[in-house]
Amino acid sequence: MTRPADTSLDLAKISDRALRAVGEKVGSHQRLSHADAELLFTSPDLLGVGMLADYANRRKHGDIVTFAANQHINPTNVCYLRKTCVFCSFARLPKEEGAYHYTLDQVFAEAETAANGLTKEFHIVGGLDMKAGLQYYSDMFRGLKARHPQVHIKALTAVEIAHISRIDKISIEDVLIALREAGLDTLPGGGAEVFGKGVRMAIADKKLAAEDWIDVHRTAHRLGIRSNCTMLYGHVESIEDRVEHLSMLRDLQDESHGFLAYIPLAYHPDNNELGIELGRQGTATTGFDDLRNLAVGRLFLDNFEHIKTHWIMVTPFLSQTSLAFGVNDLEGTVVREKIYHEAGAHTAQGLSLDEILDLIRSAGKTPAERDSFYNVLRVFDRTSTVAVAA
Ligand code: V47
Repeated sequence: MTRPADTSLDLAKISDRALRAVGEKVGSHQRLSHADAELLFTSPDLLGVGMLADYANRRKHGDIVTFAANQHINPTNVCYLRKTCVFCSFARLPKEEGAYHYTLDQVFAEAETAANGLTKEFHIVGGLDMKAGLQYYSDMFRGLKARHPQVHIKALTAVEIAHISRIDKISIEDVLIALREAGLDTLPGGGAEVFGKGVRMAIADKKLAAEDWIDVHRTAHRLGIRSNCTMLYGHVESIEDRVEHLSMLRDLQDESHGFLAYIPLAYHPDNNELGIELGRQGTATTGFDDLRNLAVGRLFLDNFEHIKTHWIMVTPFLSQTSLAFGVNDLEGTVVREKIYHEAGAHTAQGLSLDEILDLIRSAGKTPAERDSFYNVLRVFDRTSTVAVAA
């Protein structure tokens, strides 16, 4: 049974006066300014920030927390930006030890787990591999749809779309149209990192520029292809950089309404140049910052429906806690993940349905499985694994 959501907001519980003023805006549905967002990022009252985000979330979603049964596939780790994206532990040069490029048969073999009937989405991203162009991905998506017609394909970051456009010498729009014909359904949100020029130069020099990342998503949205967006936090960026980044996402959403979800990505410092340079091996982001990034996403991105926590990066326990900090969606069952595990994530490779249900239920929320467009497929009750509503 779902309970009616508690959507009251008691600002008297917030001790920080400046934060209370932001709370008044949240309570009266006013848009937050850049200065408000900076305050949310710096207020010592994390619980106050969380309370506001929880209120904003409950107003939209009650106590429902969604998840998707998805499977990550990373077809290639070969990437010509290997030397300049210094935060990445996944990429390899073509002849470097550990480099791989799946044949289509290898991709199809990995995707066979979806024959279980439970997987609803393939999440496919990889490196900027000169051998991974339009033909490779079109054949891959056609083959996957032929084998698993019911599975949604969320694939290729804006950076990969721009890479295909470059190597195949066709426009971004034509790449998107061709891939959609082959089976692409939505775009994931990666590759955004931090939009600010200074940060981009420091951590991802030569990667697609911020305006071009935005432009790929704008083009996709115009074509009716929905997408996600991310921000990679917890390295060299300032609070102002974070706010500028979120503001660019909010602006595009105002214009196109094409984003489905925002996912803050916690930087993992192991086995990459940036982590070594910062002396951060083994020292990931803090729980405080993880919760705060999710909560600020919920509050500042008032035109986004969904804020997703990626448990692979921040642990299932932190993700569970974030359900009281404005988050309404948990990254799904995943199956096998490479990008963060190369960078020091010690989390499991996947969670079972029962584990996900337990996490959500023991946070006092109601679990619901969703499809890739966030339509609820089934709502579970709070105590058993038997679905109670279709
Ligand atoms: O763009 C790379 C990040 C992203 C590291 O859309 C790292 O539903 C932390 O975008 N530490 C790719 N992060 C993954 C991604 C994503 C993940 C989950 C859900 C969705 C979605 C999208 O991974 C990259 C980059 O920002 N990344 N290296 C690292 N060392």
